[in-house]
Amino acid sequence: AAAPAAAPAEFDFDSYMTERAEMVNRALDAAIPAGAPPAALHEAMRYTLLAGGKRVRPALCLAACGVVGGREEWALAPAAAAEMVHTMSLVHDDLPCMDDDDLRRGKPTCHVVYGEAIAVLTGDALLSLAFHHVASPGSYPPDVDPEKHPARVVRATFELARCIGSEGLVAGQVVDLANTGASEVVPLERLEYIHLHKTAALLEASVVMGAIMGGGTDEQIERLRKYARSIGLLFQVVDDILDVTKSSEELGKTAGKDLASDKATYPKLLGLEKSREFAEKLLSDAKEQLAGFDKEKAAPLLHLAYYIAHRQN
Ligand code: GRG
Repeated sequence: AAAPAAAPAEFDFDSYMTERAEMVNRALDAAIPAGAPPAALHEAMRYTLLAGGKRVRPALCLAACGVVGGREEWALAPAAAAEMVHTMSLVHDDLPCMDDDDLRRGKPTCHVVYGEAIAVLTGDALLSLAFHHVASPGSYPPDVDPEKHPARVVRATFELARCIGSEGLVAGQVVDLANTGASEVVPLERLEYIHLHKTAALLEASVVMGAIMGGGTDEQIERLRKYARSIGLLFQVVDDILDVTKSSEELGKTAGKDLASDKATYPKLLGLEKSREFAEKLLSDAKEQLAGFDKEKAAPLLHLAYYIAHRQN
């Protein structure tokens, strides 16, 4: 299949992402007390949270707030919270009892630097901080409507909890772990279940929280939810495709890595061609959900979808 349709040119996506990342990094930096006791815990939290990362989830949250007509500062607290949850999921995923990874975002993983116990607790503390941050009135600018604000915060909190819990992100991880090393071929429905839960669910929470904080209507929120689920799945399909294309490019180093490993992927189940077609369909589904919104306000979400479809790593 042809490469996914190119993004329209008139939007400076790189500057958009850089500015959002800076804004979120400042909020994250301010949210964790530097030097507060217990020092090792707060140091480990800052080490993992401020170690880089593309900040895609916060950008989605801010962009969703903007597309429904909100000021993005209204969604900065949920945007930061989404990154805290994402980071804690990576810290736990990297532990020896799960993926056992030594490197994350180009740096030694939390448990390598601080030990396993502190890494588990760093994840726990980041998860708590995420909810603390969303619910705390101090996380919001003073111009947020004091009448509507509490209802929006409660609704956003509900979405975050629902999307990441035992029927969301955690469920995806559990089903994924159960597959590891299994001799049977993983059916396509199960692969989709894993990706919709492990990856799409937090993208969904990020987008939906942004739309709620921005004052979106129920109909707008549901459209954006569908957008998020499409790009969430797209994220993984593209990841799987990159796994294959990269491993054949890096012949000799990691040749056939994906096809040889026991990990289920879209190219393995569908073939490369059909996987690319599926990615194309998910991108067009996501774009369709944006059709009813103001074009200029929808530009960041549109370009985030293109970015996820076209990224090279
Ligand atoms: C959420 C309560 C709770 C527990 C966590 C360990 C676990 C349960 C889940 C693991 C989930 C996991 C590792 C999902 C993969 C998500 C993913 C697509 C990561 C890569 O995201 P990028 O590319 O990474 O946005 P950066 O580093 O740029 O942020």
